[in-house]
Formats: sequence, C-alpha cells, structure tokens
Amino acid sequence: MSSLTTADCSATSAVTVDSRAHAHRPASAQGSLFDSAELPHGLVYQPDFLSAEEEASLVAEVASLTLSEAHFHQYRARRRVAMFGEGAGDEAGRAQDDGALAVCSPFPPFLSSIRERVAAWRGVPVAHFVQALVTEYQPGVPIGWHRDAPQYGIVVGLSLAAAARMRFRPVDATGPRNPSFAIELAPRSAYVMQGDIRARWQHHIPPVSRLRYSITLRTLVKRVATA
Ligand SMILES: O=C(O)CCC(=O)C(=O)O
Repeated sequence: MSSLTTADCSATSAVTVDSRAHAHRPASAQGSLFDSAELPHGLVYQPDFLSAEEEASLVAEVASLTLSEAHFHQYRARRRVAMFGEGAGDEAGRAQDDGALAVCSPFPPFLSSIRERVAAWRGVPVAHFVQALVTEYQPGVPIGWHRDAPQYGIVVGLSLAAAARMRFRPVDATGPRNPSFAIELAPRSAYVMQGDIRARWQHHIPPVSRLRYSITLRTLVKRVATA
C-alpha cells in the first residue's frame, strides 16, 4: 500500500447496514419528534466510554498530531483533521464518483488501541475499522449538515475535552419546521451511527464553545456485508 500524508486524506462521512444495532434514547435527547419515542434505528450513545485517565492520554496524543484544515470542495473548513487508514468521500459527505479509497498514514499505536476497544464493544473484527479521523474543533467551529460517504459502514465517534451538541434531521426534510432532535455528546462518551440514522438522517454540530476533539472510526459497507 502506498502512503500519503494525512493532508491528502482530509475526507469525511457515509452509510451502512448492520441490523444488530438498536437505538438507545439518551437522557439528553431533545426534540419535537422524539419526546416520547425511541431514537431512530442505528443510533447508540454511550456515556463514559473512556475513563478520565484515558481521555487525558488521548487528548495529549491528538494534540501532538499534525493536523490539516479539512476541505469542503474548494473551501477550507475550520475544522482541522488527521486521517489514518483508508479514506473516502469529501467534506460534504458525498462519495467520490469512482468510489475510490485513498490510502493514508497507518494507525499510530494509540489509535490502534482505541480501535481494538471500539471493535470489541461493537462485536466487529478489528480490521474492519479501516479508518480513524481525528478532528479538532476550536471554539466557534462547527461541522455542517451531512451524511457520511456511502462507502463507509459503521461510524463510531469518541468525544474528547469538551461537550458538543449533535443535531439530526431527516435527509428529505431540511426545512426549519421539520422534525429534528439533538443529543449532547459528553466528553469521554461514544456514539454509534449505522442503519437508519446513517441512511435517512443528516447530522451536524453547531459551533462549539470550548476546544473539542473527536476520534471517528469507520468501517466499509462491503467488508461488513461480507464478514
Ligand atoms: O466530531 C464529531 O463527533 C462528528 C464528526 C463528523 O460528523 C464527521 O467527521 O463526519
């Protein structure tokens, strides 16, 4: 495999099919549609996935990475990212036309460890998590509405250093009066997106108030489907 710099791999988002997933309704879920209902299939939220010690160690590791501005077509997003493993799609969450995957830098040891933990949690072979994306949000930086690129399968996100609110809306209902809901992503928490929440919903994070990092791990649809 050839190796590219992480700056060559500033991609994002996706879709999946894993019927094992069942949505959990976080206590912090808010929104008109889901006040008395389950969250959409495929969304799982796990507070305190990481200990405080693990979080501190991960923050030190990610703070030492060389990060590059993420790109949205010809525009630069204000998020800064480093991608490891394999990358697909663009910052809008759209797949590349040819479905090609870029090969990025290999996982550093600290991300290999967290990949093992996440894979064990989800009951998925470690090697299926082909990508790790580290994202830095300085205060005031958001991520816009998107779905992750369709080549990706399961998406797992870990939140570090500060909380953020993740909002969701149906892909076919983007007006201000359409149903939406939000979950609070506490530091040290993990979320999973697969199934309906990936295929039928968009998500975004409004500007954060404090420096936040996230680690996003992704599988590929084909490799999960043939497992
Ligand atoms: O920071 C996060 O947890 C969300 C990241 C995200 O949605 C993405 O990279 O596509």
